[in-house]
Amino acid sequence: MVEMITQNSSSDLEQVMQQMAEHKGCGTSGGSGKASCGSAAGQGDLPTEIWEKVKNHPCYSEEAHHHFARMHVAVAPACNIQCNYCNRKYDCANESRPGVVSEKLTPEQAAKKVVAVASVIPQMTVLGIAGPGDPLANPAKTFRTFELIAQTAPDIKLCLSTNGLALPDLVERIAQYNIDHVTITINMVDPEVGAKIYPWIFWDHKRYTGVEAARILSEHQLRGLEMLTERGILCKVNSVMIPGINDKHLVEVNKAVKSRGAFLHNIMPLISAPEHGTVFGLNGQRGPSAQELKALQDECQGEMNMMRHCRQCRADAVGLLGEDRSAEFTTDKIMAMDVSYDLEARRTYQAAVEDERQAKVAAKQEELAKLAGVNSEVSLLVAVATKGSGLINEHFGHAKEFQIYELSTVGAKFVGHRRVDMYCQGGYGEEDTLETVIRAINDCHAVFVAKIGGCPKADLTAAGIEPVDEYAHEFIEKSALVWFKGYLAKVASGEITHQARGDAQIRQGAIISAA
Ligand code: CLF
Ligand code: SF4
Repeated sequence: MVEMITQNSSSDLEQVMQQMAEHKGCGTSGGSGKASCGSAAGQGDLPTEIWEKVKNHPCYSEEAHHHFARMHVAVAPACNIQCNYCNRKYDCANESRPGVVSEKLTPEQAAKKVVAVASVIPQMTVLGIAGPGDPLANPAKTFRTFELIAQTAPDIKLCLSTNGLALPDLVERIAQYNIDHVTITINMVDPEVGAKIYPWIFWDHKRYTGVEAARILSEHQLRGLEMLTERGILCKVNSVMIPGINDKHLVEVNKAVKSRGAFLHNIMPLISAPEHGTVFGLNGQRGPSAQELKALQDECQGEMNMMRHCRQCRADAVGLLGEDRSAEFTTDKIMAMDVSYDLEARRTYQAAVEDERQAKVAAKQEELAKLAGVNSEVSLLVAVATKGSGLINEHFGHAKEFQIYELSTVGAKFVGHRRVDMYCQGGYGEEDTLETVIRAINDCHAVFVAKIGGCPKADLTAAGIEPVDEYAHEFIEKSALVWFKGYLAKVASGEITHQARGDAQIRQGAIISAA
């Protein structure tokens, strides 16, 4: 049987909603002064009810995403709208990077896959349905999948992502199936803006176009959001930043969704490579630069929690957000696997992960205390090569992404990531690739790695990015703060002059499986 949701009493619910409304975001600029959503130090000022929902959800807590994994099952092929940044040959681009194709599953195959992944990756805590079309345009398959998973893997959080058109009609079922996390992609609250993003929607057996289509979509999205938050379901809003179309407007979207109780806002860059065959890709619509994206996220930070660690992952993604282990769990492989669901082993493993996480937080706090009293306006970005667990544990040449931290006397704040092609191919460094890596982290003053060869070290230094390998396998934030303290000391002594860096590029290509 499906575990039915236990509705909070109305007074409990009101209290939780009040606490959510009062939680003012986590930024250091204009926010509450915390470093990241859910607080890098743990629960922070989050109400316990909400902390329990986010503490091991890798998308709803930046801090959790270093330690806990999610998986998607691609059970929902159909879609009921058209977005100009989507080519329906590929996965839904609202919750995935354009240009990737996922292996579609039946609900029964999906349930088996979840058990298989949960056995191999015990830190996998969340199951999401995010495509390859819109989950709520495929309600029978979507809810059947959730039902089966609730039966076989009761400790796994259920998560859903939708364009929101069908949401008002299905909120009751979402609550009934105990789906605690819902993402709605909201790119506009003005239908005139929406008409430039959505050529049509299909609603109530009829196709609508232009401003009318965008108006209906927007009404459904906002009403659906209100209905979900009224029921205490945690909502994240995804928005695709499309320069010249909705970039300025997203500040208004941010206010609109905050006022309706959204917990988190995830502004993602438009990916519009011509080879993806989307309207925007073919008409030359560009995506934002790294600095443009960060500036908009910073502008919205004072209003509510901003997600900056989204990897725009595929509809069959498996693993930590920065990795893709989907190729290990193809249907053929899963059907051949003999798996059992060991709840106790999963709990034990997750408790060990929690200990490691607490050790990391304590190390960071200790280092931060040493910065207290240091007066400096200097703030800069650094890049980090990591395989997860909050450690500097990746070789420069093997990094498929770099995590970006902003350092200041307030602390080390995660502000994003930059996906890159691996520099080291078959044992040799690729000079062309190195140039693209440098462009991707060009706004950073230093790059922290577990190991790095002589050639890339020299090229990075020449480009003004300091390669730092002395903190191999140590905690990221603590190490970055130690290095930053040394940097400030050199600036103070006149040994170096602090200079701002330039902009950086966001990689346009699709995520390639890490197989
Ligand atoms: Fe999946 Fe989305 Fe749930 Fe996360 S993803 S349905 S909330 S479990 Fe996460 Fe992936 Fe970004 Fe989505 S990194 S694309 S935000
Ligand atoms: Fe594509 Fe998703 Fe938009 Fe549907 S909602 S058109 S699948 S991006």
